[in-house]
Order: sequence, then C-alpha cells, then structure tokens
Amino acid sequence: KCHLASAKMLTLDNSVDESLNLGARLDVQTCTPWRAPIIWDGMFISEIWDQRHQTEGASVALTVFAVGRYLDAYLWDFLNSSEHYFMLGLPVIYYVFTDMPQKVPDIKLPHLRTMRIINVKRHSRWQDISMMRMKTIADTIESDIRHHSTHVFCFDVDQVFTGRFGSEALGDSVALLHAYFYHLPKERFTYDRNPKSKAYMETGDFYYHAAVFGGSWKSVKALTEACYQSIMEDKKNNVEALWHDESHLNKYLWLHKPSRVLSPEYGWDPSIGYMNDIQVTRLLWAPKQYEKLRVP
Ligand code: 2GW
Ligand code: MN
Repeated sequence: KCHLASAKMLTLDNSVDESLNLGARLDVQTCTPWRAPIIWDGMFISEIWDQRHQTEGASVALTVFAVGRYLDAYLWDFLNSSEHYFMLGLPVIYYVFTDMPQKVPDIKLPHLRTMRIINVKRHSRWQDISMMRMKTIADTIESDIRHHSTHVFCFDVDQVFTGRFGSEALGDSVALLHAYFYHLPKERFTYDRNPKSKAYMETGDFYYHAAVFGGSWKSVKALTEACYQSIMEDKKNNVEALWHDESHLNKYLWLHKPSRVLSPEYGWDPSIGYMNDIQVTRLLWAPKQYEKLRVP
C-alpha cells in the first residue's frame, strides 16, 4: 500500500494526487513503515510547497556551531552557500554559535534573512563541543527562537549547500538518512550497543545523521532537551555513547518517529562516488581536515 502510494507525487497533506504525478520514484523507498514521506528529488513540486508554507507564515531558524578552528575552516562556505539554497522565499534567522564572535564573516543578507551571533564557551573535549550543542539549542529555542520562528533546522558546519534545500523539507519532526547507511542492512547500523548508555538500542528504523535535523520549534526543543538529559545521565554513569550526540539522536528518533525523513540528497558525502539513486545533491559534506582540525 505504502509502496504504491509513494510512487505518486506527494501533495501537501502527504496524500496522493494523480494529476501531480509528474515524476514518481520507483527506485527508492519513499515512505517509512509509519507512513512518513522520505523526500527524494522528483517527488515534489517546489512551488506548491513554497506557496503553502508562505501562506501559513512559516519561518525558519537555522542553528550552526563554529567553535575554535572550525570557524575559519568551514563557516564562510557554509553560510555563503546557504544564502544560495536554504529556504529561499521564507524568513530565515541564522543562529551562529561561536567562541569568537568577532571572526564571524560579515555576509550581506537580503530582506527577511538575518543573523544572530551567540557567544558560547569552548569545551575542551571535542566530544563535548559536539554533544553540548543539544543543551545550547534547547536553551536558545526557549529564550529566543520560539518567539520568532515556526521551525528550526540544526546543522553541522562542515557542509556546503549545492542545491535546493527548501520548504519541502519542513515538517513537525525531520531527520536525515545517513549517506553511509541507507543502503545497508540494520545489523550494520552503528547504534550504541552498550547497555550502560542511555543511547543503547538493539534495533531501529534507520540510521540518522546528526549533521541535519529539524522540525517545529516545539519538537526540536523536546528532542534536544531529551538528548541532553540522556547525555548528562551517561556522564553521571561514566559512559559515553559510541557516536556521542548522534547515538542519542538515533535513540530518540526510534522512540519518537520523525514525521518527515530526508533522503541522503540532503546530506551527501561526495567521496562515496556515483550512486544511481542520487540524482541531485543539495548539501555536501565538506572535506574532513582531521590532521589540521582535530589536533589538541
Ligand atoms: C569536532 C570534532 C573534533 C574536533 C573538533 C570538533 C569541533 C566541532 C570543533 O572544534 N568546533 C565545532 O564547532 N564543532 C561543531 O560540532 C561543528 O559545528 C561541527 O560540524 C560539529 C560536529 O563535529 P564534526 O562535524 O567534526 O563531527 P562529524 O562530522 O564527525 O559528525 C557526526 O558525529 C558527531 C558526533 O561525533 C555529531 O553527531 C555530528 O552531528 C555528526 O554529523
Ligand atoms: Mn560534521
């Protein structure tokens, strides 16, 4: 049932409209078992989604962290590319979290796109730089974002937009399929397997990538708060989940299914090489510079 329906063009309420069936996708999974759409190129008409969200008054907060050496290495490309591709046509507020506010590039923003630069302290362990984003995002949604934006998207900074990443990606709770795992059987997913960690799980639905997640401010607040709670519980118990915040995110999304799932077009690693089902790339992983960036 799901498969047949999903071969049709997705309409605004996720029902099927034959008249909009311009480009069905039969080569990929376009629907989760709980009937959330998985967004692939060819499944949506951009203009319809833009119009709908504009009418409904959607607005988007984008959070990104650029702490320490990641600022010089990645932030300019990230912001500059997002100005070309991220949620064009909707109001956007960037929340840039950094320990060096004065070094944030001065990017010229058009009407209805603004930036807030927020000073954060630099955690000494990189695992904490990554994990503690959950706490900062939750706090900022509570203090600021919820008063200004209907939706929130949270990004790793080591990425570059290369194609439309637009309102088709908006939903109540949105998660991204990890580019390395969407073709692999569940047994290969790198969930946390230590029963002592709050992130422990035996099985799940997908392996989601923590580099991109989003949703309504309410559901992102709930997600980030829950992940932060679990991270702190682990610290109390002297354990750390295998992939840090990503492990906790996967656990949360297994217990609270996302309402919308993004295909790996929305977070692709070009070093994977050619894949039949990737017909456009919208966000690419920037080259890792571990030698340069991960030395103490
Ligand atoms: C991270 C690792 C090692 C050394 C430095 C950092 C670091 C990260 C940093 O010095 N400054 C900084 O701002 N960050 C932020 O944390 C930045 O936004 C970055 O994109 C994010 C996650 O770190 P990253 O991109 O190096 O980790 P990945 O690409 O291996 O990320 C996956 O796994 C992480 C947990 O290990 C997170 O879950 C991440 O969301 C995943 O994509
Ligand atoms: Mn990253």
